[in-house]
Amino acid sequence: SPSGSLWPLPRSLSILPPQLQLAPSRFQLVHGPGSTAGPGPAPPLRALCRYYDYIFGYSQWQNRGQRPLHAGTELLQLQVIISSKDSEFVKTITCILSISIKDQLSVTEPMAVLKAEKVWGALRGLETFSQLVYEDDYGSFLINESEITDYPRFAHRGILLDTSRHFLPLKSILTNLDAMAFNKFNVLHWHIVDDHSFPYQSTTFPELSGKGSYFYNHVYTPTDVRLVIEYARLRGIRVIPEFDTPGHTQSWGKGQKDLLTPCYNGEHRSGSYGPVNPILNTTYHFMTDLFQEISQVFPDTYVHLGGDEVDFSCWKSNPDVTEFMKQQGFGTDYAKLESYYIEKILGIVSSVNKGYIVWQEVFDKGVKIKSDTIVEVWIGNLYTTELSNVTRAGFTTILAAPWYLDYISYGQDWKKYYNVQPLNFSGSEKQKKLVIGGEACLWGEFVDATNLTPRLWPRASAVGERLWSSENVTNIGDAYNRLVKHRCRMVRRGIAAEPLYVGYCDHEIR
Ligand code: CP6
Repeated sequence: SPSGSLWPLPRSLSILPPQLQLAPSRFQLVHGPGSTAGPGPAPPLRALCRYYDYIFGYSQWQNRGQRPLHAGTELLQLQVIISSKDSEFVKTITCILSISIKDQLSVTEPMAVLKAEKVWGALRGLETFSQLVYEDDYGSFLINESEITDYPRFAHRGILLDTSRHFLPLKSILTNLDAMAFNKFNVLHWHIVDDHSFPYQSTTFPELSGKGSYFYNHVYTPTDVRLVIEYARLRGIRVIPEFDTPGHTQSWGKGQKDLLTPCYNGEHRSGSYGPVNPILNTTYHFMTDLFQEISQVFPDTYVHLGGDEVDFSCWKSNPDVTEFMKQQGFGTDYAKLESYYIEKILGIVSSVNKGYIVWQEVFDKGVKIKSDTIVEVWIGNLYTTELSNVTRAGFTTILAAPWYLDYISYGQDWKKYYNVQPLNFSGSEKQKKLVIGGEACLWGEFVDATNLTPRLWPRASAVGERLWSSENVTNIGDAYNRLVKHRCRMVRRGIAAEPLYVGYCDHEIR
């Protein structure tokens, strides 16, 4: 197959027969003349070192590249040329990059050129270049003369990790970020806290993790968070934290008195607690201070505010809530109370200058949301109808429903994820443009550091190609052949990705 082990498949690709050799001792990854991102601690420079290792560092061969090279068949350089200075993350990473490997004036010194508008495109192009290099049976590194133009189909290509149901050590998160870069994902949706534990260490409210984490060292300190964000940035990945309220907040209650609604058994408090208490001013003062902090700790322009699966039974049991409902004229419609709460939270988050993503229930329940709110569609059945409804109302949307990777079954379920067509819903062209991408979700109920990587990879790779490559890249046989090799490459690079089916990897037998 001419596309070899490329994953995800580039937008346009021509791989020619002539082969060039790369000698590890001579080959250089360099900034080309005129590149705006010159030497310095910027992402491209470090990426050049990283990709040198990915290309050459995993060979078993001691004599690699020692075979005599024929004149005119050696590739000596990859020049990376970035045309526009871009020190900020952009919401939409639109970049056209072309990798052209052609003979320069001198036939003996051919050179590869990678042109990208932005740093982020150059990172993607380096990944592609590294995927084009292969080793022959004699241990020589080879690359075919090629012309590639590439850019993503969808701007938002995310992985959701849940660090509340189980604490994930930093190492697991960082390894996952490596794998995301290999698959051209660009968003880590960090579902950092939930009912079961609160590992985010807040400087404003240290008791939240002090009381709400599983254990005193099962926390993400400000330093840990900065490390994750920087490691991600160097790989062209944004980090969007989720602080899910008013439901999914049991662990918040341990370190923040009066935050949750006390539930009643008839006349008396039952001792258990429900969602965040929406009737107290203190709740909103707390949220203002917390989101003020979050807006400074996380540089991305978006935060995820959750808003899913709010259980009304505790609110219903509480006489003070009932009284408040009466005062506000909500009758017995608890969705109105939920809307009241969410609208206040959205106001707070807007006031700290962040955009927000919410789960679909917030839209479904008719909460007044600003027109630039992003609605994430997650409910499995009828997600196409939901996409129609959300986009008809003019909202930008992210699709997660078909990609719940915490669900496992016998066999090759990656094919099911691969076959999803995100835009197959009824709606106008304008509506389709509102789908900015998707997310593969790995909820943590049954996942910790022992099984995270193999559960996610290479199954999430199927989602990665669906979100990156052209709509017409659907040949499942070709995908299988490329993904088998891509998975072996991930294993070689230190990602414990599970096998697709029977067989072996070349690196096992060399
Ligand atoms: N946790 C949170 C979860 C889920 C959601 N939110 C979830 C619900 C149903 C399924 C999978 C995950 N575990 N906070 C829903 C977005 Cl099937």
